[in-house]
Amino acid sequence: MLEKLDEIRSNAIDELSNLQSLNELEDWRIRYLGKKSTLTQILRGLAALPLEQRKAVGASANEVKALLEAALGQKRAALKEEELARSIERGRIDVTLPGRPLALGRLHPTTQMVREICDIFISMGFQVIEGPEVEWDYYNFEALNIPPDHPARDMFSTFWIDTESGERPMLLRTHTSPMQIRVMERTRPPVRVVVPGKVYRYEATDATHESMFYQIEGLAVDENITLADLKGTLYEFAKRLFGAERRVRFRCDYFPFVEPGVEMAIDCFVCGGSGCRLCGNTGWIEILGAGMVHPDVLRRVNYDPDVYTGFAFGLGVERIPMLRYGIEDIRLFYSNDLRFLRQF
Ligand code: FA5
Repeated sequence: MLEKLDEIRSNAIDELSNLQSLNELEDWRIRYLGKKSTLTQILRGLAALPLEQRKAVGASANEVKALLEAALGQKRAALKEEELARSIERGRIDVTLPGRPLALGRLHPTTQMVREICDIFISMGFQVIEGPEVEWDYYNFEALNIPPDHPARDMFSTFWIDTESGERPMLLRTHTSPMQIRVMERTRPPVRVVVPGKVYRYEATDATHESMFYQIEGLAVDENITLADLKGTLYEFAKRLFGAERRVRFRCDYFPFVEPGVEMAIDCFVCGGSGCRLCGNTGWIEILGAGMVHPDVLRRVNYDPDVYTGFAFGLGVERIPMLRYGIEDIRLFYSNDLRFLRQF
């Protein structure tokens, strides 16, 4: 029996030194110290042994048990430590490494421009509002003095929307001017609003024309508003947006919903007015159409033109960053090329 105990001890200690994991250690514990282990059997059978043998075997069995338990404790602590060291190594963070850059989003150049322009008008007392892109023919054309057979419809090639026959014609708005009518229909003067938004034209695209682009409409109606107010407001706007050194020019233009109608141009950024490819050798770049609100338009929204007058303007948004940054093709704005968009 004593030999058996010796054998158990030396086998157990041998095996213990080869164990690599806590799971293996648990198997070892069950094998040598568990309820069904030989050692436990021996200890349980002590009572049945003759007294002489019982003393010697009992002492030796308890000694082996104590030894194995101590070895088990040490091995468990060592394995735990190794495992901890391994997990620290696996999850090690090198705090000296530079951080990974976070991909930051940014605003689209058109959005940035819309906000910059609106901020200028807000500071002059204008309110920003928005309106529908799907519009009735009435607001886009008729209420703006452009009846169905009017030649000015050719200025605005239109995307029409199929409607049931007999229903009012519907379209994608070709400019933001329909919002002049919508605003005046629901408010009384004084009116001072700017309306940014998308507009659509059914035309072949080229370097300066898109079929979807942004406009910002402006409208001011009150008593005693004159063409001088229009010029003063737009001069101030141009000075703030382009700098005091830019020259501004007004010339006659025609839009059925204003009288008189004007276009505003600034002297060319690139050639300073002497003529180049950008300005088509004219020295001037047109940035917006404007004019005094036509009395018929005022009448249509029940404003008395003998009491109230107003001015309106509409500018193409993309043209401005094109001028400012020398962008040669408007189609770059909406072709989702990140190499282009990331520059702004
Ligand atoms: C209008 O759309 C008028 N509603 C402007 C207006 C408002 C006049 C209020 C009077 C009173 P026009 O078609 O010229 O006008 O367009 C205005 C601006 O939009 C142009 O100066 C130009 O900058 C821009 N634009 C016009 N067509 C395109 C296009 N296809 N692509 C990009 N920008 C365009």
